[in-house]
This record gives sequence, structure tokens and C-alpha cells, in this order.
Amino acid sequence: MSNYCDIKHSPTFVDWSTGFLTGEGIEESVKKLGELQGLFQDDSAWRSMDPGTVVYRVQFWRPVKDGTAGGLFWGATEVRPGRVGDEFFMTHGHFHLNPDRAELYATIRGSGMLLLMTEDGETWAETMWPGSVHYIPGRTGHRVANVGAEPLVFVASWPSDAGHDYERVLTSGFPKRLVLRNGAPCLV
Ligand code: M6P
Ligand code: ZN
Repeated sequence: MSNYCDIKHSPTFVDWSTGFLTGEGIEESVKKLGELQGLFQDDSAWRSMDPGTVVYRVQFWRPVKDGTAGGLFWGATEVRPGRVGDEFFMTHGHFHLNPDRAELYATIRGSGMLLLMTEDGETWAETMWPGSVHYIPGRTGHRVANVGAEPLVFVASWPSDAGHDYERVLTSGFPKRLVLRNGAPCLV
């Protein structure tokens, strides 16, 4: 929409209380338990659960074509509360196909952990709470777990030519996992 002197309203809108995006060209992907085979350590616990259970959903806005050098994307991810065995619900996690590309995350609501892993397998976690901002350097795998009782929502921005390398996470995996131990989250 534009008026007479070239001032436009952006067609994209974020509700900061929920992270929810509205407007033109917003895409969405929903990840259910059944699609996340091999991700959680306790395979028998995974099999005993309803495969239709939603683990997380991502809304994203790609103002330029995927793969464009120099552009940026924006996304909002909601990770539902829950566990498979004693392991918290989490995103798949990925490295970037264009390995040196970085990314920013900022938490809107809930309580979580950002798991980070170098290419050598060194792993650590950063706590996520409303307002926390996280810089994810290039060559660093990233995954988010919800360690609270309510949905965890965070926004993200990443280069349009970053790409997602999921294979590497599946084959070599994150060496550390976020589990419930004596009533509290623990990286083991
Ligand atoms: C964030 C961004 C997205 C990513 C999403 C879910 O919003 O990092 O690029 O797709 O989280 O993570 P994953 O792709 O690992 O499932
Ligand atoms: Zn990423």
C-alpha cells in the first residue's frame, strides 16, 4: 500500500507479544514427532508417542529468493513443551550449507536452551528467556530445546544464502543432550 508521496507500509508485521507473523508471503512449516525419527535418543519412548504430536512450527519470511547473496530472512519458531523419555522437545538443528554464515536468535517467550556445536564437536548451551539475544557464529551447529512448561518462542534472522545442512546433525549428532535430571534441565 502506498500514498501520494512514496511512503509505504511494509506488508509484513510481527506481534511482539507472541512472535506471530502476518502479512504477504509468510510461509510456515510444522514438525511433528513422526517426522523426527532418529533425533531423540530414547527410540522406544519416541515410538510409544503419538506421531501426530506437534513438536515445533516455524513461520518464515523470505523477502528475496533462497540462495541470494547479501539478503536476509526472518523467522519465528514455537517449540512446544514436552519430552521424549527424559529429553526435552527440540528443533532438528542444523549447520549452514554455506558454512561461514552466522545467525541471530532472540527469545520472545518461554524458557529454553540454545545448544551450539563446533565442527569439532565441542558443545555448549546458552539459556534462552524473554529478551535474550544470541549470536550464532558461522561453522556452529544450532538447536533449541524447550525446558519449560509453556511454549518457547524465538525470532531469528539469517543470511538468504546460508542454507540448512541437516545431514550433518543426523550423522554426527550433537554430542550433548538436554534431559530432565532430578527435576531440572541438565546437559549430558
Ligand atoms: C530458526 C531458524 C530457521 C530454522 C528454524 C528451525 O527459525 O534457524 O532457519 O529452520 O529455527 O530449526 P531447524 O531448521 O533446525 O528445524
Ligand atoms: Zn541456522
